[in-house]
Amino acid sequence: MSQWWKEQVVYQIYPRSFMDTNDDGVGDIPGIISKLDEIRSLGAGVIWLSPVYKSPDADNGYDISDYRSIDPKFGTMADMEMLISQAKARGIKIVMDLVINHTSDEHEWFQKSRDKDSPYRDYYIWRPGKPGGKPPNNWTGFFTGTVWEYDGQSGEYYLHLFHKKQPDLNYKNQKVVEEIKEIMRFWLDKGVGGFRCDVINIIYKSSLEDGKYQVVARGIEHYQSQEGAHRILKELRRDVLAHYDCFTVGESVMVDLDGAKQLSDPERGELDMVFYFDHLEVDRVVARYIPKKFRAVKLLQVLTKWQQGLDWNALYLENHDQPRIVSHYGDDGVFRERSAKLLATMLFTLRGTPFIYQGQEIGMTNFDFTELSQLRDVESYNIDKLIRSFFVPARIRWNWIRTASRDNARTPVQWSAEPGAGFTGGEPWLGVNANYKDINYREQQGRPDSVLNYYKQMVALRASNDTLKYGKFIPLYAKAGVIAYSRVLGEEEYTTILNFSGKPARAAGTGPVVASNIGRDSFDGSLSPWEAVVLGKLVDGRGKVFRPVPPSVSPVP
Ligand code: ISL
Ligand code: CA
Repeated sequence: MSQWWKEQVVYQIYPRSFMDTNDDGVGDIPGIISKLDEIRSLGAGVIWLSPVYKSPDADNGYDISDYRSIDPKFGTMADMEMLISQAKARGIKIVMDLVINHTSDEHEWFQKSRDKDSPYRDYYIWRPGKPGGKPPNNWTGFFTGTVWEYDGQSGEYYLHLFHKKQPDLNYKNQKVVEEIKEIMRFWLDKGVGGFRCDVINIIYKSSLEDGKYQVVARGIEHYQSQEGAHRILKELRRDVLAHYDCFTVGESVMVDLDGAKQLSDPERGELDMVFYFDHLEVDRVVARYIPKKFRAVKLLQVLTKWQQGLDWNALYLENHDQPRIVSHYGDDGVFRERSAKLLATMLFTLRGTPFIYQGQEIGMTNFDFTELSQLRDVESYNIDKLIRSFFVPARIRWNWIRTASRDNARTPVQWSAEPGAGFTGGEPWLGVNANYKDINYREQQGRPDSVLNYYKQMVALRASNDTLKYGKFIPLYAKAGVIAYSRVLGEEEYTTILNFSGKPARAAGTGPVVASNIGRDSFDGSLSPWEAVVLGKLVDGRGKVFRPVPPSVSPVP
């Protein structure tokens, strides 16, 4: 089947924060329909929709209580069908979020499984406790604390790697796999273009032995990328996905390069692409919360590893779990616009399918909350509790939460300078950033040098250029804040030079300017603060194309 998804740009929507049409403060499906023209004008051909299924919202929809119905706060199934067809009319496919590691505890399967004699008992992972009222093993979850919850009704514990309202399904039970196949067919038959598969590499628990000591996700060696998960992915592909023109991108937790290769190797027939986290953790110690210094040199190393290690990457800098990239790797102060464009330059000159998260295309920043009580995310509260138990002082705790909280990405999209940022006429479920008067879609639409218009240019540049889409990635140079790499296809070559710093720098590249975040039309080797430039074919004095080895771009002291 054709690999159309390699040609496309994906736009991720987190529905509750996207656009509210009935002023209840929660974004909805009619709101998405009302903005389809904006998404089309950006050049995206796919929308990945974070969950809109029925859910009690213990984890904002990632706890599903009915996979075949739409939660009333988002609209109706008719709205959903309308969205699929209205998107199709604009050449856009809708991709659903497939959250199948766990369901909500309010899902009827789980309700039935609380009865020991029910055929549904074995849909979940139930175990008796250890003597002395202790849970069945020592595992800890992603949201911290034990993964076991005691259920008085049947006198046993059930496993939940996330919130206690998100019980894990039992993938040793073939009936569960068959149920999932039916759910996938249900949505594919409605015309969706594929799935983003939530935490897909951890669905299969090989054993329930105690885990090695670590604070969060203790026990992960028993369920990360197990043979069972690979087998199930192959089966879902063979029995379901292969019969539709669709793609899958799987979120893969704590995966290394070899693991990601296995999950996305076309020969193996599992996933088409994987989301990994390495490139966003250059300035983090183990996962997201503990900061360390950002080094561009390290970023280039990580990019190189994945760009050269995988045949095809899922390229992303933001999603609903990550801080805003301009606040993270950029400068959300004086150089906000310029650094947001630099990050866009990087995103669209790497090899893979680019994903844009709502609001990224206007350079939205992290939230401006000043205390924990303004946050909604369950993870932030749990992390705060956990680090408090290690006696981390309040100021440092807040600093970590503030920079890494998932709510950074979840504040409402800033559409205009009107009250409620044009997102809602009511009280938003999560506070709007006060900077909406300066940073909003409408203002940027009308301004040629806006971040929004730069995104449009970069999407268009990639779309028209096979070298940027399919060329080989070659790292060229990294020093202090500057990195450079090129993309090569046949005789064609493009070089990207990025200055990740607020200081001027030099990099001796020559050649015609293909993209510039400061509106250059020629390049002489001097870089402004946060400057990004893409140069066309680099040609030497005799008209010969430089081979992409240093020093086609080299440091100038
Ligand atoms: O390990 C992590 C990142 O370094 C975790 O953030 C983990 O990958 C993440 O929490 C998994 O996310 C997905 O599944 C969760 C849900 O809360 C997230 O929103 C979703 O993206 C449980 O469904
Ligand atoms: Ca609404």
